[in-house]
Amino acid sequence: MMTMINHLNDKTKLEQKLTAACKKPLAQCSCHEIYAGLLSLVQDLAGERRSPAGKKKLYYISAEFLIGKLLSNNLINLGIYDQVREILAGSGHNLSAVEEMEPEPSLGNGGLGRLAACFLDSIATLGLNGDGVGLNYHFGLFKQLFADNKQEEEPNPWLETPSWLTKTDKTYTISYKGFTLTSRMYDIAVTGYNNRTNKLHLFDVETVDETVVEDGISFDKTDIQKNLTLFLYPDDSDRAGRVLRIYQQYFMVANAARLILEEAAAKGCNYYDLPDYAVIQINDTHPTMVIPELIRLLTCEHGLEMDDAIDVVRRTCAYTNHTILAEALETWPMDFFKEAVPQLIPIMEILDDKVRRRCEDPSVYIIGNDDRVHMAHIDIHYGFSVNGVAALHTEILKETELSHFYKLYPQKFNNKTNGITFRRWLLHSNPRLTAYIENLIGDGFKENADCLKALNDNRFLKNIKVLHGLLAVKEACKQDLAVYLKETQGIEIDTNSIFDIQVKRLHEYKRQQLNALYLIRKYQEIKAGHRPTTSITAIFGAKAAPAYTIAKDIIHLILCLQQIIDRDPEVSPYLKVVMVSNYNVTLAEKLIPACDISEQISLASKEASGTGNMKFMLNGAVTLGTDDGANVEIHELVGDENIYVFGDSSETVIQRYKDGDYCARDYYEKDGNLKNAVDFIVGEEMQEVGDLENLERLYNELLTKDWFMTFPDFEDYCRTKEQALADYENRTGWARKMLVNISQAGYFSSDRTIGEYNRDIWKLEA
Ligand code: 26V
Repeated sequence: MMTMINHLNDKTKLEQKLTAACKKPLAQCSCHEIYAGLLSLVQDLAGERRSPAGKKKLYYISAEFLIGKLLSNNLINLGIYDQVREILAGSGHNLSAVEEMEPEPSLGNGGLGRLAACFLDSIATLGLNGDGVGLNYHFGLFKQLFADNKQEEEPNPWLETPSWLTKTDKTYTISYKGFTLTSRMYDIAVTGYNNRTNKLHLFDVETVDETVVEDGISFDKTDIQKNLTLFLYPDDSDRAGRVLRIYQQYFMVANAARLILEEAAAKGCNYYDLPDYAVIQINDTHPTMVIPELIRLLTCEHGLEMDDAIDVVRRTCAYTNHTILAEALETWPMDFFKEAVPQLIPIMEILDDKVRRRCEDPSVYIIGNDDRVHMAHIDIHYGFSVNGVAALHTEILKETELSHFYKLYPQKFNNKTNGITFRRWLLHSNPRLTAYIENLIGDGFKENADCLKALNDNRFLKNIKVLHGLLAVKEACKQDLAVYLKETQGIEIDTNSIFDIQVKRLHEYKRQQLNALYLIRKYQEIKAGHRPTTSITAIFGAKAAPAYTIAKDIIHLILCLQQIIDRDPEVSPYLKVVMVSNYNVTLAEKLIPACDISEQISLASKEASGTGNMKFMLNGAVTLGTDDGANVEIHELVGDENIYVFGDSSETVIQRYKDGDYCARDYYEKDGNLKNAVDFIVGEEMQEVGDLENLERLYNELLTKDWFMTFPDFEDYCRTKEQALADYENRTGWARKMLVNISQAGYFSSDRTIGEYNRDIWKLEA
C-alpha cells in the first residue's frame, strides 16, 4: 500500500511538473508540445542526478556516437517510463506517438558508433565518472533513399528546437596552418539506469554553413570554416575529402585535449600526475592525434620535458581496435599533416625516431618508409593498453595482424568482448518480451542481465505453455513490424512467414551478396516447383558508403530481386525480399524483436565482433552464422543445438589468403547451383528491371575476384539454412532454441563489458 501511495504521489507530482513544462493542460497539447515538455522535464531530472566528480575521470573519445532517439531511453533510465505513459494516456496521448516527434541523430556509421552509445549508457549505469567526446555533425551520416533500384543520398538534418543538445559557454581556439577556428562545446546528458548522469560533449564551430550543401550531399570540401562539422565521414573518394577528415579528427582531439588538461588542473593535477586524473579511451584510430596533441600541449604550454610528457601521455591513453581489415586501418600521407596541422609533425617525428632507435623492424614504424603515418602504431607504442572487441578478434590481432607489436608489448594486449545495453535493446525495444520474462523470473534481470540464466531451466524449457507464450510474443512483434513497415515505407509483409533478417552496413566482407545468391537460388527452386513449407520473408537493411561502388551494386542486386519476385505471382506467395530504406537505430528497434533468423554471415576472421548478433539473440532470434567475431562466443554459450553455424573456419580463411591461390571461377565451374545463381545476376529477368552496367560489374567482381570468398561457403550456407527452415516447422522445438538464446544473452550486456574495461584499464572508483 505504501508503494501505491508513493506511486500516486510521485505520479501527481510528475504530472504537475510535466504540465508546468508544457505550459498548458496536457489534454490541450499537441504531440510535439508534449515531446518538448518531456524533453525539458527529463533534462531537469537528469541534471539533478549529476553526481560529484571523482578524482579520476574517463574520456571516451570517438568520431561516432550512434545514440538513437533519447526520449524513451531516458524515461526508462530515470525510472519514470510507466508513470509518464499512464499520465499521457490519462490526457488522451500515446507515448509511442510522442516518440515519433523526435528526430534520430545519425552520428555514426554502424557497430563502432552504436557501441560507443551503449558504453556511455553502461558507464553512467555503473556509476563511473566518464564522459564521451566527439563532434556535432549537423547532417550526420547521409539519409538513404532508393530510386530506380539504386541508393541515393541526402543530408539528414537532426538539429532542431527543442533539442537534447545544450549549448555551453566553453570555447577554445584551435589552430590549423594559416588560420584558427573558435570551437564551442555542446552537451547531451547521458542518464544511467537508476544512477548518475554523465555527459556527451560534442564540439562544433559556429562558422559552419549548411547552405553550402547542394545536389544531394555534395559541397566544397576545401572551405574548412564552412564545412568542418557538416557530415560524418564526408566522401573520401577524393583528396580534398580525405584532408577534411584530418581537419575533423584534429578538431575533435584538440578540443578534447584542452578539456582534459583543464579539468584535471582544476582538480589539482600538476600534469606529471595526469594519469591519476584522466584516462583516455581512443575508439579506433580516428582520435589518435590526441597523443601527439597532448604531448605538444604538455611540452609547449605546460613546461614538461619531452620524455616526461611522453611518459605521462603513455600512462593516460588506451586504444581499442575495431577491425582487422587492412584497408580500414588508417594511414595518412605526411603531406596531409603538413597541409593541415604542421604543429604535430615535429612531435610525430620524435615519436617515430624513438621507435626506430628501439626496433629494427620497419613494420612497427610510425612513419613508414612510404612517408605515411600509421595511426594504430602511434596508439600501440604510446598507449598502455590495446584491446580487441571479441575473443577471436583479439587472438587474430595477437597472432597475425599485430603480431610484431604483441611480441614487443605482450602485457598491453587484452580482450574486451563487446556488449549492448539491455535498457534499449530489451526493455525499450521489446516491452512484450520484457513482460514475458518478468512474469517467469521476476525483474532482477533489469539490473543484472546475468539473471536471464534462470530461464535456462526445464521448468520453462519443457513447459508447452511457456514455449507457446514465447511464440505468441514473437508473433505479436512480427505484427507490430508489419504495421510499422506498411505505415512508414509502404511495404507489406506476411506475418505468417519466417522473418529472416540481415541488417548492418553494406560491406563485401559482411556478405549480403551471399544471402542474395541464396535467395536467387530459392527463387529458381520455387520456379521449378519446390515450394518452402512456410513462406520466407528475407529482410535487408544497409547503407553503402557513397563512394563504395561494389557495395552499391549489391544494393542494386537486392532491390532488383525484390522487384522481380514481387511481380511474380508464382513465387511471391512463398518468398519475399525486402530492403528497407535508411536503416537506422529506430528501425533496428522495430526489426530486431520481430526476427526469427539472424543472419551473421561475415567471412570468418573478418567481423571483429558484431553487436547486432547480440541484440537478435537477446530478442529470441536464432543465429545463422559463421564462426566469426562474437558469434564464436554465442556458439559456445548456446551450444550446437541452438545456433546454425556454417562455412570455412577463420584458420582456413587466413591460410587461403596466405597461399594466395583462391580462384572463384573453380567453384563456379564445379557447382551447378552456384553457377545458375551467379549467372542470374546478368540474366534476362535482371536486365529488365536493373542496370546492366552495375550488374555486370558485380558479376565480374564475383567471378574474377570474390575477395571475401562467398563461393567456397555457398553450398554449406544453403544447406545449413535449409536445416534452420526445416527446424522452424517444429514450433515448440524452435521456441526452446529461442529461450536458450535469450537465457544466454546476459553475458553480452555492456554493463559486463564496461565492468571489465574499468577493472583492467580505467580503474575508476565506482
Ligand atoms: C571501416 C572502413 C573504412 C573505409 C573502408 C572500408 C572500411 C571497412 C570497415 C571499417 C570498420 C570501421 C570500424 C568498425 O566500425 N568496426 C566495427 O566495430 C564494431 C564495434 O566494435 C564491431 O562489432 C564490428 O565487428 C566492427 O566491424
